[in-house]
Amino acid sequence: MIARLPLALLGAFALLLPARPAHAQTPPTPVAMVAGDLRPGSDLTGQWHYSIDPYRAGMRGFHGEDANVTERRWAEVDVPAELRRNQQSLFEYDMAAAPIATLPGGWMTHAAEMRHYQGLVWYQRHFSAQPTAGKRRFLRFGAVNYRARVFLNGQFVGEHEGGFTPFAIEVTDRVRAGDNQITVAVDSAVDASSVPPPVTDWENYGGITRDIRLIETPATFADDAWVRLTRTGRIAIDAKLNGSTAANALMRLTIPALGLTLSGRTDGEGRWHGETAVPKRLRRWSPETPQLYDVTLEAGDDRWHDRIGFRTIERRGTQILLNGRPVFLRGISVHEEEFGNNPARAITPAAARALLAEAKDGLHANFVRLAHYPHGEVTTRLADELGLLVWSEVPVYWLIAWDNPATLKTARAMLADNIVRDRNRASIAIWSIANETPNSPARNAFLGALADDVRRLDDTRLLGAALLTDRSTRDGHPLMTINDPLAERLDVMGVNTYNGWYSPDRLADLPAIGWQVPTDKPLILSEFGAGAKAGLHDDRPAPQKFSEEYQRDYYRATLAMAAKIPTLSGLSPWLLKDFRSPRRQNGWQQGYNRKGLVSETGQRKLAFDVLAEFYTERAQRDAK
Ligand code: GCB
Repeated sequence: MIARLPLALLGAFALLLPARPAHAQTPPTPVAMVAGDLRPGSDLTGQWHYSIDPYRAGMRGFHGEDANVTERRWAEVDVPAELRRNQQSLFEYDMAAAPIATLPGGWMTHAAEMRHYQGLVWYQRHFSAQPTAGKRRFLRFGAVNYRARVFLNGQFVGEHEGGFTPFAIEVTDRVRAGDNQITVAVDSAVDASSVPPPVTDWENYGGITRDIRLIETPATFADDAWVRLTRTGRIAIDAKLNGSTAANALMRLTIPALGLTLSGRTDGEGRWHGETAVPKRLRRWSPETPQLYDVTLEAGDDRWHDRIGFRTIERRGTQILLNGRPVFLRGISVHEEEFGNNPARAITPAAARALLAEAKDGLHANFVRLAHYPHGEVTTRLADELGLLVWSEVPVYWLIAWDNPATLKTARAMLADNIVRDRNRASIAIWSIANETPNSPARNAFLGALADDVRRLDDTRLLGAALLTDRSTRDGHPLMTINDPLAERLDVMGVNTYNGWYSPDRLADLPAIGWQVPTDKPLILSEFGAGAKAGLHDDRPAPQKFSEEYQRDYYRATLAMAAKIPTLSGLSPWLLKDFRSPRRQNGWQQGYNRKGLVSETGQRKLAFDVLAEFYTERAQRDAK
C-alpha cells in the first residue's frame, strides 16, 4: 500500500511523524503508584472516540512493516485539516469523526455491533492540562482488558498486559500546556499464553473498564507504602520513594486519630522500614467494627494518603483467626459485573455498593470471594468500609500454559501488582493463586513460584487456592478427596463442589457424601451452586433443574453436607448474581450463568433466603 502513495505526499507526512515508529520506542520504567486512586489528579474518563481495527493496521502494515501513515490512529494528525490542505491525502481512519462512547466500561455496550467484537479498538480524546514546573506527571489506568498501548500527543508512552491490575505511565515531559491528545490501543484478544486463557466461564469484557487519571506528583514521591499490623502485633510501614532525592530522605508517618507519629530516613535506594508499638486506643478492624484510620506519609514535598484498618489474620490448625479469635467465613462469590439488563463491567461506587450491600446486609455475609481476577479498587475499598473479608485472586484459571516462561512472567506480575495495590486493605484475608488447575509437575512448579511470591510480598495474610477433588465410593456413598501436592503449600484449601448439579446425584443423597481432606488446615467450600432462572417455578416434589425450587433444595442439601466436614472454616457459594457467560446458551441461560442467588437485575431467588437464614443463625451462634 505504501508503494502506491506519491513520494511527495510521503515526504509531507514524514514531517508530521516521529523518525522511529512511535510504538517501537522504549517506554519509561513503570511505577507502582500505590493508592494512586486517592492522589490529586484529573479525571480522564467520560467521552472518548473509538474505532475498531480488526486487522491491527494502526500497529503494523500488512507485510509486517511499520504501520502505514494512512493507518496511524495514534498520530497527531488533524485528518479533516490535512484533507483540506491537500486533496491527494489519504487516511483510512478519522478518529475525530469516529463514534463516541462513555468510559469506563467494557465496549460491548457501546453499540449493537460491538457486542461480540474481540480484538483491537482505538480510543482517543483530547484534554487540557496546565503542567506545573518541577512536578512529575503520570497517566494511571485502573484496568484495561487485555492489553493496552498508550500514546500521548502522537508518541508511544507505555504498554501493559493484563486486564485487571492498574498501571501508571510517566508522561512528565510529554504533557503540554493546553490541548493534549491521548490515544489508547486496547486489544481484548487473548490466546493460550494469556492469563486468563481464552476459555473461561465469564465474559471477556474488552475495554477500559476502570478509572483513567492524569496525576501530578512532586519530583520525588512515595511510590509504595504498606502500613499494617504485623503478626507480632506492631504497627509497621515499608515505604519506597521514587525520584532524584529518594535516598536518605526524611519520612514521617502519622495516624492522627491514634496520636501516632513515626519518623525515619530512607536508605540509599529510597526505602524506609519503620515500626512501633500499637497505641492502646487502636480499635481493630473486623466485619462487626470496620474501623478505618486516616494515614498520612510525608516525604519532602509529597503527602501520601490512605484510609487503613488494622487487624491480624492467621491460621491455627484448622481454624482461621481474626484478631486472635476464630472466625467462620460466611461468604458469597461475586463477579465484577454490575446489576442491570445490559451490564458492561462498569463498576461505579454505587454499582459496587449495590453488590456488596446485597452480600453484607441481604445475606448477612462477612466474606466475599472476588472471583476470578483482581476486582477494582472501588470494590476492595468498599469491602474495607462495609466490613467484608475478601478472598482476592488472580485469573490463573483452568488451562494455563504452565510450560511457557512468558505466561509465568505475566502471572507473577499480575499477582505482584494485585498484592502491592491492595496490601493496605484490611478486608483482604486470602491471596488465592489458582482456580481448578489440574495437578502436573509443570503446574506445580508454576504455582510454587506464585506461592513463593505471596510469601515474599505479604506475610500478614493467608495463601489459598481452589483445588480440584477426586471422587470415589466408600461404604456405598460418594467420597470426595483432595490429592493435590499444592495443598501442602497453602494456609487455606478451597474446593469447588457441584454434586447434584454437574453430577447425577439426587439432592437427598448429598448429605451422605463423605469428605476426606487434609486435617491440618482449614477448608473452604469456595464454590457450590445450581442454576435457576428467576421466576421459573416447579412445585413438584422433585423439581427440575433451573427452577428456583431446585436451586433452593440444592442449597439445603449442600449445606447439610457441608455441616459434616469438621475442618470447614467458610463458604463462598457460586454466586451472588447471574453473570454474562457466552458458554451458557440454553433457553434459561441465554448467555448468562444462572447460578446467582439474584438475577442480573437484582431479583432474589428462593435459595437466597436459605443462605441468608443459614448465615444469620451462624452469626448468632458465633457471637455467643
Ligand atoms: C466453576 C468455576 C466457575 C464457574 C462455575 C460454574 O467451578 O470455578 O468459574 O462459573 O464452576 O458455574 O460451572
